[in-house]
Amino acid sequence: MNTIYVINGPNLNLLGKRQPHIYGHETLEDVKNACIQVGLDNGLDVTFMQSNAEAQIIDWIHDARENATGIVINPAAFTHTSVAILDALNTFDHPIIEVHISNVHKREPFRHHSYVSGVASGVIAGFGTQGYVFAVQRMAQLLAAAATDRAS
Ligand code: DHK
Repeated sequence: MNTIYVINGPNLNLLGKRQPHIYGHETLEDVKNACIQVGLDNGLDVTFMQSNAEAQIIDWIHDARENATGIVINPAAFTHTSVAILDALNTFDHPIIEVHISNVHKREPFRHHSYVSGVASGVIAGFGTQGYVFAVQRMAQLLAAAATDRAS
């Protein structure tokens, strides 16, 4: 089974408690369980992680180079600031999908730019926590298509 990493950035540990009018009432544990289940339904083993530390996220991306065939990432605030996370993602040779719970384009101008989007296969924003489910489903399709390409 393909393993994918679902990586979450700062403050997402407070999901469900933090500004629920923006980020909703589901907790990160709820999102983790949904990702694992939709992964299993689609033949993917989901490793789900969250950190408030940029260095830890970079280390997980490096780890994914050896141990994962896809990354779903919500870098949270680091989306808008981190060249270091972009550089790490640029070392990863498999699909990357960027997720935002909120519609960042409807919010403050500093949230309109993402360092990550330029390296992502796709970007999902504004669908609430359901965006993670869409991302895992899409990742399964991308990995299946890549396997078919390799076989032909
Ligand atoms: C989450 C955050 O914490 C913000 O810093 C981003 C993102 C948006 C989200 O919508 O998931 O700007």
